[in-house]
Amino acid sequence: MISKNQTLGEFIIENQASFRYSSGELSRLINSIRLAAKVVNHEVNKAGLVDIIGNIGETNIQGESQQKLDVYANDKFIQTLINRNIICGIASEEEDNFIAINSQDENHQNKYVVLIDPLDGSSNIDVNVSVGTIFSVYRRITELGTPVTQEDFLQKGNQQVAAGYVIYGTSTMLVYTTGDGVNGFTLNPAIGSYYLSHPNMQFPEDGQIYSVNEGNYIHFPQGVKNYIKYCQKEEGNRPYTSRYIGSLVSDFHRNMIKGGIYLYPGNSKNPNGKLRLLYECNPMAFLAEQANGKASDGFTRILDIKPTELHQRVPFFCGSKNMVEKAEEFMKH
Ligand code: AHM
Ligand code: MG
Repeated sequence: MISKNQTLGEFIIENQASFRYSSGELSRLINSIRLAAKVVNHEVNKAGLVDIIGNIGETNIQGESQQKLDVYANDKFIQTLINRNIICGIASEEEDNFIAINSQDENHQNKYVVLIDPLDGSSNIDVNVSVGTIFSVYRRITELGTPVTQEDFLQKGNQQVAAGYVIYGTSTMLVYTTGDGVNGFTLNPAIGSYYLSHPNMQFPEDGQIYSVNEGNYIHFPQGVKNYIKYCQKEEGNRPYTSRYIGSLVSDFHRNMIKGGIYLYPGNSKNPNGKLRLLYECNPMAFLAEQANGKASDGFTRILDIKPTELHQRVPFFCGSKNMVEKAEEFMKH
């Protein structure tokens, strides 16, 4: 039962039984992410004060050196998940390799691995623009009680058990799915609790917003160029509006609420584009599909791509179903 003044804690407890492999482990995992997100949120909110209380690389009053926020967020999420002994492995956009956690211990029965982009769009922090954390959860496929291997992380996105993001915006929100729709929770900073503010989020089937870095236009594949021209054409409900923050979580979040498409295509310089399949595209694709949207690389469903490496990049077309399908049509010709 969804009621609007429910806190995230209450929601997790109430919905635990409906998780596919319910054992309380996934609930504890989401709980840890919610906690780490609060700590990171606090730090992100202070970013504008950095010149006043000390520069990055300088030593602060306590004698600790100040970290860049993306490194800080990375450490916080990893520490929280390791300390609470909930998962058996973690891979992060900020780390070259995955981290195996206590999995040499044969008594260690934790079954989930987490993949995380701790602070996506972090170059926006300097200019006070929203950034986000993106996470994705899988069940390990290797045997319990043995060290996790790369195989556990290189699973297709359609195997995700949970995925979500935190948006550090005008409000801080945690939006996630466990495969049963998408719900959004807004942090009340005065109390430190997240409240269910956006139950059952859905992409409108159609939209009028396109989000793409048009500065790269000259390097885009012809299909994308033609689609952009289509978006700009005066016909029916077009021209569409162009909105690009350059912060995937924020662009996605707006498009999910208002209806729109986000594109980061391949280009002649980087044929696979910029975004990472495991840390960015898979979790966003899972959320999109759970919210009645669609995500593809222009030709194939993102969630069906078999990853071959941890930091693999992939072209990304994601948003309102009809818009993504239209863009795919243009890619075919
Ligand atoms: P990051 O992981 O280095 O932060 O890069 C990912 C970000 C996305 O949030 C955003 O949509 C995209 O990069 C913007 O890239 P560009 O500046 O090339 O348009
Ligand atoms: Mg990123």
